[in-house]
Amino acid sequence: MKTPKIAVLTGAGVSKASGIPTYRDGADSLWNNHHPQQLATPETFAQNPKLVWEFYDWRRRNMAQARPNPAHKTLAEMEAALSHFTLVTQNIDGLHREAGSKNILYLHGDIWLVRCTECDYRSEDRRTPLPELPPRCPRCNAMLRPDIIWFGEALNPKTLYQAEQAFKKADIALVVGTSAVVYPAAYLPFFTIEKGGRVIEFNMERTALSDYASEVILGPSEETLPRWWKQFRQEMGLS
Ligand code: BV8
Ligand code: ZN
Repeated sequence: MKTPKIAVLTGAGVSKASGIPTYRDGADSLWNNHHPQQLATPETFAQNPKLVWEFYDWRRRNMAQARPNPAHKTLAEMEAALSHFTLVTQNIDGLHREAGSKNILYLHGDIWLVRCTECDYRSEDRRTPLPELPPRCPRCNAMLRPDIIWFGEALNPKTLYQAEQAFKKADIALVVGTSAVVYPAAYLPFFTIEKGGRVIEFNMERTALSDYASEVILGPSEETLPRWWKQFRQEMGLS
């Protein structure tokens, strides 16, 4: 039987069970009384690069301790089992890769990648903590920055195009662990709705997307997603 085309959008909720704080989940989303939204901007980085790097160095140390949970592992299994499957993530923690997902569209970048603010130097740097903040470019000695997309910065056009195509073609879109308030990521499921596809949301509570979703499955995605996949696989007669 031809399996449906599936596109998935994940957010911080999928990594919560791995011990990574989300952005908008009450007190544990704050960092030293700064809200991530204030720190994740080019303006704050220009004014106070050391503070912004202290924030990211703290998150890198937190993420270095984190391991994929059953939600990440289920998504890696789905990719291996389905012929048309695209994983799009807003997360920068690298846990989808660690869980075995191969083709991942990183909408907002990857916290383990750094790039130079002056020259075209880029590299993966997994050292935690970093030896000096802000870290310096080994080529031109200018400041390095995390290779991620801050608020007010444009997403990589090619990545965004590929993500939009996946949702435009999807028969089913799974939206997992996101408050669905940050654009343009939050718009992706609407491409599936426009083409008459189904949107299934996995979250602890209703979100800005819920009223438009075909189905809202409330509960922790580390439990609800594996359960959904088990039932879906049986319905599709997959192994
Ligand atoms: C851009 C990397 C333009 C950095 C991130 C006014 C209206 C509309 C839009 C805007 C506006 N003002 C500004 C904008 C644009 C802005 C935006 O959308 N702002 C929002 C806040 C209103 N967007 C941008 O700036 C984007 N760029 O628009 O550029 C442009 C165009 C051309 C040229 C120049 C400029 C860039 C946005 C990317 C920002 N970077 N991350 C970093 O991480 O430090 S965003 C960051 O927050 C994440 O990446 C993610 O995308 C986003 C949302 O977080 P979530 O993943 O949803 O997490 P959250 O905590 O919010 O929610 C967690 C959810 O999980 C909750 O629902 C919770 O219930 C649930 N949950 C918890 N536990 C579980 C669970 N669910 C299941 N199981 C569990 N166990
Ligand atoms: Zn440089």
